[in-house]
Amino acid sequence: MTKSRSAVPDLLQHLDLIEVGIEGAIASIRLNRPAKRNALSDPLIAQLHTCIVNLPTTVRAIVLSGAGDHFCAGLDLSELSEHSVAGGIEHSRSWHVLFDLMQFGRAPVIAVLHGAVVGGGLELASTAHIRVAEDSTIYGLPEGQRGIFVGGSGSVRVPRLIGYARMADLMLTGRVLDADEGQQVGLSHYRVADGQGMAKAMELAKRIASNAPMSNFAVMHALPRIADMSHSEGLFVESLMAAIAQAEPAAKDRMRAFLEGKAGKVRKE
Ligand code: 1HE
Repeated sequence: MTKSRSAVPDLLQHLDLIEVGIEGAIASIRLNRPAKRNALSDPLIAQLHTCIVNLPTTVRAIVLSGAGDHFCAGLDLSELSEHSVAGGIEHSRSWHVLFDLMQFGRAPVIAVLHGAVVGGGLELASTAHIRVAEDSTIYGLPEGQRGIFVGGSGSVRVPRLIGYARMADLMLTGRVLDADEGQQVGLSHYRVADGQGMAKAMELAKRIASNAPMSNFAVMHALPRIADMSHSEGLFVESLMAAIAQAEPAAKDRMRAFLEGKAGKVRKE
C-alpha cells in the first residue's frame, strides 16, 4: 500500500508504538510492538487513543493490523501486578473509552487478523466493524488461565459475536479456536490466505468509504444500539434513522442513478 506520510497529522507521525498511514479516505493503523507480540501496554493504549481522536475528518474507513507474526497478545501482563483495585478499574475504563471511540467513531474499522488474537487482542478485534482473518489466526481468552477476567469490554462485545456459551467455554477451558473455527462461530467475516489480509481489507475499506456517509453512520451508531433495545423502541429508532438517511441528498442521488440505469445491480460476485 502506498501511504502518504504528509497526509498523516504531525502528532501521529511521531508515535512509536503504532504506525499510521493515510491513502485517500483510508487510514491504516498498525500496532507496532512486534517484539512483545503487540501486547497492549498503557503507552500503546494511549497512542491508539491519540491516533483515533486526531485522524483527519477526511478519513472514511480505518484498517487496523498488527506488525510481526501476531495481531495482538492482549494485555501487557508485565503491567498488571502494579494495579490496586482502584487502579484496575481505571485501567479497564481507559480501554473502554478507547474501544467505544473505535466502535462508535467517525469511520468503520476493518481489522486484519493473523497469528494470536488473544485476550485483550480479541477484545480489540471485537471493536472492529469487519474482521478479515488470515490462515494463521488463532483466537483465545486466556484470562481464565491467568487468574483474571476480561476488562476491555470482552464480556459485552464477544458474546454479541459468538454467544455467551462459547465465550464461557473459551474462558473456562482455555480452548483456542483456529481461523476456520473462528469463521464458523462468527469471529471473522472474511477468511483469506496468509499475507492476503491487508489487500482484502483495503478492497473492503474502499467500498465502505464510497458509501453515503449517513448510511455508514446508521450502521455504526444505530444498528448496535437498536440491537440492544426492546422490539418497540428498536422499531421507533429505526424509523427515525431511516427517515434521516433517505432525506440526505446522497441517498436521493443514488436512488435516481439506479432508476436511470446508471448504478450497479445487486449481483453475487
Ligand atoms: C508479552 C505478552 C503479553 C508476549 N504481555 N509480554 N495474554 C496472554 O496470556 C498471551 C500471552 N502470550 C502468548 O501466549 C504468546 O506470547 C503468543 C502466543 C502471543 C506468541 O508466542 P511467541 O512464541 O511468538 O512469543 P513469546 O516468545 O511467547 O513472546 C515474545 C516476547 O513477548 C516475550 O518477551 P521477551 O522479553 O522474553 O522476548 C514475551 O514475554 C512477550 N509477550 N505476550 C507481556 N501479553 C483488559 S483485560 C485483558 C486481559 C488479557 O488480555 S489476558 C491475556 C494476556
